[in-house]
Amino acid sequence: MLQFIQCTEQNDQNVRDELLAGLSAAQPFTSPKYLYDALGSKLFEAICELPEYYPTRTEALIFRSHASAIAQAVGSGSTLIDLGAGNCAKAARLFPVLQPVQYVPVDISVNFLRDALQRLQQQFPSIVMTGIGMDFSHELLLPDSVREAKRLFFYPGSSIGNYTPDEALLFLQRIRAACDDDGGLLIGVDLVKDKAILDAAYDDALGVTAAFNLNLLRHLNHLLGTDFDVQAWRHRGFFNAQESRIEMHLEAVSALTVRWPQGERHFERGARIHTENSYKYTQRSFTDLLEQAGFGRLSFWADPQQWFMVCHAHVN
Ligand code: AVI
Repeated sequence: MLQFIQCTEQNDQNVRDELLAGLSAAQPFTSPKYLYDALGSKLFEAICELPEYYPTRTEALIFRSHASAIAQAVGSGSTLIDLGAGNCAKAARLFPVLQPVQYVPVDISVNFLRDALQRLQQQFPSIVMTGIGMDFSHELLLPDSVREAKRLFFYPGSSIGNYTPDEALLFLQRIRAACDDDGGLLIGVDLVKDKAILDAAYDDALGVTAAFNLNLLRHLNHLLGTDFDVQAWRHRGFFNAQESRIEMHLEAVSALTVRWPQGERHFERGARIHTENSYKYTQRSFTDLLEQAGFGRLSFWADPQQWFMVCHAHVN
């Protein structure tokens, strides 16, 4: 059985208000979700193929190397809820291991899920598939057609790192609240490591991450009617060890003014727009976060270099 449900609608005025408030702030910033227009999503796929960007392949290695232990911790027959599912490929690779009864990919627009889910349903006809369009960064109210029993939330790729620790706690609490006593979470988390490795992963030699970051300006021009000139900005991506996070910024190459229909902003040479954080955790710091959110009975699997970990948590 295959079903698609659009739960939340994007409101264009809210998007504009949120973005203009960020651009007008003393320290200008934008939410990382605006990095993902159609081209941004393609550039992110390219980032995942880069030799410097270790998270994707390291997480895949962990899932391959520890498949049976993960299957044992998680148990079969779950309602697998895939947050930010995109092309559904990561979860689909785990179907033979996790043997879910229902698969529920969630993404901002249900249209992103249609093709992938139709293909998957043919491949796995016995799994009930329910595609959901929802901005789960704000709320997590699942429709009745999502089974309540054995909900397993799947949040791979270290996307949790794109929230601040406070936001991450709220997000984990929301997941906890959407689980019954038999629910759980399977999550990928990027770990603190040598600064040189982290810096390279977010400022690669080919400049793909730079293009991903700069493409935000084209997206803003489309959403807001701003007149950002991509060539007048440069990418900055580096590890801030004190905050335990990668920071991505766009930096003005020379003094310039950006205009939009209702306003403008001047940027001095070297002024920055903060476009993304990617927090890096230790097993200890992430355990604390999970426990505060109401999870327990934790299992962790990492690669031999301890660069990345996959974690399963039961509700407490
Ligand atoms: C999606 N997210 C987990 C990526 C990360 O590593 O924080 C986004 C990214 N930004 C630059 N490179 C990748």
